[in-house]
Amino acid sequence: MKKSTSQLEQLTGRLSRRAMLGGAATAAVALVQTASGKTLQQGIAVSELLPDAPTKQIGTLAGEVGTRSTFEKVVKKPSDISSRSPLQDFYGIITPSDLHFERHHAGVPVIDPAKHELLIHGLVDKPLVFTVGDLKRFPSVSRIAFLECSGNFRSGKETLSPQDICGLTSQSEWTGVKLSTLFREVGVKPNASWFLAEGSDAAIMTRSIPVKKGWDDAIVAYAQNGEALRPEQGYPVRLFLPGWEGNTSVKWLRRIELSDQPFMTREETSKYTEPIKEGKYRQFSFDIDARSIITFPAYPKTVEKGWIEIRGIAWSGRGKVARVEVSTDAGKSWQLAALQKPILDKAHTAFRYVWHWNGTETEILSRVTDETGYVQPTLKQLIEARGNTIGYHFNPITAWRIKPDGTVLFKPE
Ligand SMILES: Nc1nc2c(c(=O)[nH]1)N[C@H]1C(S)=C(S)[C@@H](COP(=O)(O)O)O[C@H]1N2
Ligand SMILES: [Mo]
Repeated sequence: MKKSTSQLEQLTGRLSRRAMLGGAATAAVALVQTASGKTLQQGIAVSELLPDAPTKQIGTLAGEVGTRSTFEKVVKKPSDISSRSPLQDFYGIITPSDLHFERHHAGVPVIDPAKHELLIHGLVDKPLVFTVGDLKRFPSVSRIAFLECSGNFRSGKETLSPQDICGLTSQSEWTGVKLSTLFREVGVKPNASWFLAEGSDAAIMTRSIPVKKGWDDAIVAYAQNGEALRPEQGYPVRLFLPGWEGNTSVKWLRRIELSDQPFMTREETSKYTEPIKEGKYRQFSFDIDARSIITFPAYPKTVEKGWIEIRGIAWSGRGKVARVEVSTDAGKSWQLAALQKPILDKAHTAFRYVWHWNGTETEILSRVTDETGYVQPTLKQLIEARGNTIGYHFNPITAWRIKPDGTVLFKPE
């Protein structure tokens, strides 16, 4: 036994002495190796050997709501205006609701669903007010899709995690009524080409949306991952526009006004209009461009020489992920990563690539192509196309440097 200090090994020792004395454990004499190389006796569950063995006392009784294990320390990283999903700590593709990123322009309002109403008016045959109860009576739809803030990019130093770099994206199963169902109910006029979506928070957040998106796949959502929306996500109702920049998915939705032109609201003129090049700006850049990021190995985790399963997520606001390529030699060559089903439309999709690391310094990167043929650009390509203003809709390829000691660092370009 190399390290005699570990508690487990001491206990194993104690048990084998007992075995020699002819106790109940005498049958269990064969030795096995644990995955980490420790020698243990076969036929005895490790948990039995712990002084506070969970098998020795009745556990906590069933409760009204579940809780996360106290051993799990995953948290969002809040600033005043937003908090970020810990992408590096997730398994699979659904973001636990309490770890969904948050972005509020004036905090989270407290809204009594019994008092909340949604007004739909403007270029319609019959303006109507819907209570939350009314909305729930219509045929419902559910779909799994991501929601991403258009300002989802950080860079500038090596000690950034996936959460820091692009934690303003999360994925849920959203349930609600199709906006097209409500459009039919109020009789949207043929000349209506835009609608205003307005929230009932202190920001009175407003955005203009082309009516086409409303007919297409917009949802007035009242549920998320099987339960009512979280207050942070827009309780009791929000607009959800699959694949579009997060700010268009207006939370705490209280009003929709149909019009034949955009409303040019404060948010969309002052903020969500982005400088591109040579003094030009682009407006109504709704689609989220395809992006991927390796979430393991990634800072602050470290790695050991040998087999490593590279893991990450990829997504596109324009459709499905077609393929993800991974490079383990700083972008010289690229290999196809395996995509984990389900590969859904406008949804985070998990990828993996098994790699043998020989311990020399290298860089690992991922690059997604979506079903429209769009290929995730490098930061250099983005700056060439848009000018040197790192602003909204930045989705560059992310590189991680693996150092010989197993440290993993973000590589800012
Ligand atoms: N009413 C209202 N809706 C809003 C916002 C807001 O501040 N008020 N923020 C928007 C922005 S910028 C984003 S990115 C998303 C964030 O949604 P989430 O907090 O559910 O992640 O909501 C959008 N909808
Ligand atoms: Mo946002």
